[in-house]
Amino acid sequence: MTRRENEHNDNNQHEEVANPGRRSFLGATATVGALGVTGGTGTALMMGGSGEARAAEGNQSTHVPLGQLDDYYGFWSGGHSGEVRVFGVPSMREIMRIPIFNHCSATGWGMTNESKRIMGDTHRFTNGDAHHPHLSYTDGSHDGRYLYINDKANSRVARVRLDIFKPDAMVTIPNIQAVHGLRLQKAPKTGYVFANGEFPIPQPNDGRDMDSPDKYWTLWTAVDGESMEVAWQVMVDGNLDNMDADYTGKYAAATCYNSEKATTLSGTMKSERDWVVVFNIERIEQAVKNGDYTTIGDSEVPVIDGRKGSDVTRYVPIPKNPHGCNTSTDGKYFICAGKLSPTVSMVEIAKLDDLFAGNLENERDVIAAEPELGLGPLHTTYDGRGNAYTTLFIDSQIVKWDMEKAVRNYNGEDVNYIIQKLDVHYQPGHNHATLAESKDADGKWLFSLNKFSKDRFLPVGPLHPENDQMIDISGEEMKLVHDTPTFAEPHDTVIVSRDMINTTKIWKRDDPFFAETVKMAEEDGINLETDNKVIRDGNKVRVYMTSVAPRFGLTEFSVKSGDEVTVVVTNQDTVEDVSHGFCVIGHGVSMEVSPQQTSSVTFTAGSPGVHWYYCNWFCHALHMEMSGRMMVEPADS
Ligand code: RUQ
Ligand code: CUA
Ligand code: CA
Repeated sequence: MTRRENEHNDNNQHEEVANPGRRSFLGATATVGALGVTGGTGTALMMGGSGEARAAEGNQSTHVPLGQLDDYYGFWSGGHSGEVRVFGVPSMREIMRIPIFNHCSATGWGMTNESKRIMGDTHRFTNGDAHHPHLSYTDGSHDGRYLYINDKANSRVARVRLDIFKPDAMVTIPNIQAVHGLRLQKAPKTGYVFANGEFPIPQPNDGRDMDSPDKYWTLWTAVDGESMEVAWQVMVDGNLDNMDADYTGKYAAATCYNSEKATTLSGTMKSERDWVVVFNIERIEQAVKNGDYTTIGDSEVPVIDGRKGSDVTRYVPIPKNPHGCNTSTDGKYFICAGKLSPTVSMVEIAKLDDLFAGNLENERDVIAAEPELGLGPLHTTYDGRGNAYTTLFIDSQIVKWDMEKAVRNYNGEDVNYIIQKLDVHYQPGHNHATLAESKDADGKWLFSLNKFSKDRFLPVGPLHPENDQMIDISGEEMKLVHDTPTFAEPHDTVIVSRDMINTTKIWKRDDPFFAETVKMAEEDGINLETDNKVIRDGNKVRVYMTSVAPRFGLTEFSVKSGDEVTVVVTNQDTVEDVSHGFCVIGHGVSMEVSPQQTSSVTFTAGSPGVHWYYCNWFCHALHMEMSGRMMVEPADS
């Protein structure tokens, strides 16, 4: 059998509608056969480390033949564009964008009532800075339920449902400014979503202590990944940059580049060593239980004191302005990149019990090795075969190195741990290998997320795209195989097997995503499946209509100038991919209404006259004709 089995087959549309989301992927997982020999990578090759399956070692093709599906989902953060992008790997076709912290003209994210409810009060922000996307876990493997991501710009954490590829929760973290590092508890499951508060501030930040940076503090936050409520916070010394959690659920570690607590650039570089702070999650939970906490300002979140000398943290000195912190997929090390030091520091997780028990002479005794790799190490990823790959921002290289040899070298043995250095183009930040944030790392593909592209693409003016380069790591040698320009600014990515994700192709009518809108309709006595009605309630008007390609249930409705109009559209189509839209000319509103979805948007009716509305998602041969008139009458005087 071949990948062709998984093609979308129009003749099977009825079957797919009856069984949304499952058929293709069941096909895929069953197809563990003679793949790979055709020159492509196949399902058999991504099952996590079975040696025999690697037919094309070191010689993988990025080519995915027409009509066939990719092996992996890649979730790319969108940096200060505020979104997430979904790529197919290895083809690097951009499949979808998921607006999260930004507003989206196409889907209406940030405009619709459904999205505003999720964004809460922060929907007034139209920007976000989405750095670190991470997928939920069960026992150290991705379980395909959720993606979590931080917004550095407005200190938020959001969750995306991976059945519908839409956010379903967003929370603003109190008492901090800028969530930077974000990671998840990997075991037994997620669990907590950990968020690093980057910039220290006065606590509470109400105008006090502004001129006394020594009284600024920041906090490490745990969000409950299920309820999306803030569970607790830990006050730390210095600041917090990146972090990761271990594979047991017991520890997490975060780098600090500003142990100096400086407010100037040169100030942050004064010390030769900053630190990685290690958090003992059990002890933190115990402190919360014991009531051993305070609260800050208006927030009711328990704040545990985790500053130096506390029971719940340890501060391990490492050089210098460290940045990335990535847990090796064998669960042994937190690997922290030195940035201003050519080294990475390997924190041995097995020694952390002793560190917290006070059995070590020196905090530095948990350092298993500190290999010298090159200039500007930022982030590290893994192939599941004992090798680590670290980006060197200043050298514009990826260095492949052997972790155990680095440890032996550190212990005095004369052994070379550097395997290869590969030039990338240019200035890499994060890197990420397939499945490398889970114990299932399969060592197939590596991405170098380069901050500069310079001369690699057709010039487009002063603003350049980034360049995400794809590297074949299935063999002994890293081989650069593909350049992908990306718009501002994928910081990070997570790449998982396609069979880990189960999507819904058609909305379920009882989906919580629009449940509030359904409730509102019920209160108005509306049957959303059939009714096309206008309900007036003072100067608030609710317009309910259905949509079936190629027409809206209402091709005309009347309101008064200045009315607060809520339009609710329910898409009655049950055919996959027949999404409608609703857009009113000159009113700044637009939204997506996919099959069986209810979407709503609220706006103020403009000046008296005819205002056309139309469907803006191409749905039918008569899509252009799918329109109607909003008749705006003069306001009562
Ligand atoms: S950071 S380039 Cu925001 Cu992940 Cu390191
Ligand atoms: Cu409905 Cu286009
Ligand atoms: Ca520093």
